Amino acid sequence: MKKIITIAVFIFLLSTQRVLAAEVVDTDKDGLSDELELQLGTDPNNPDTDGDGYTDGEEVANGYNPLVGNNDRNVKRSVSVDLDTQTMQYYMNGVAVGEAPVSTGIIGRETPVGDFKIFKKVPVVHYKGPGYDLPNTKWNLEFKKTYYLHGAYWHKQFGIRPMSHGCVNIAYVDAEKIYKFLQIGDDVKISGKTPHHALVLAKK
Ligand SMILES: [Ca+2]
Ligand SMILES: [Ca+2]
Ligand SMILES: [Ca+2]
Repeated sequence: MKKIITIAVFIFLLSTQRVLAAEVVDTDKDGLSDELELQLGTDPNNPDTDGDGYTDGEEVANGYNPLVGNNDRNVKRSVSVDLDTQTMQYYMNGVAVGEAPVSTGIIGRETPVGDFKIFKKVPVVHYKGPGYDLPNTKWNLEFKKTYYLHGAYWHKQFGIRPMSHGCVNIAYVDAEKIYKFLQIGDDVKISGKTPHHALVLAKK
């Protein structure tokens, strides 16, 4: 009996792996799934569509146009932050290329809603004010005077609850990605309403 159960579990694991593998196919191994490449217009069978020596995946990750060589960054990049769900998604030419949980401003110190543009990129900032002192904060993108999208190393409440004095807090691993992707002049859209409670129950 034990053996049968073991075999059944083994087969189940094998089939699960197959399903997971089928979901993300990256034929040319350039870091972008075939499905995403079809949406972006890059070649799913060629890791370097524009032949400039950088893979399609590298180009998208760093905000370059994967369809035109010569360091072309002339693509539309944007990020949208949803206060309701405490998440952000970022886009290239309207195609979602990444997402991450965030933690926005608390009630009374809400992150401003509206349409903004990145106007400053700062690798390291020392945030200091009444009740907070956060040196060596990495990956800062200013979108409104004194308001940033930035990495946060002092909590792990991303996607769970608002925590900041108005900035958009992002885990370092995601903040580094968005910092590489977004460039000065890119669109930032912030919508929704600051939740009064933690979102733990609403999370998948
Ligand atoms: Ca690919
Ligand atoms: Ca490709
Ligand atoms: Ca390329």
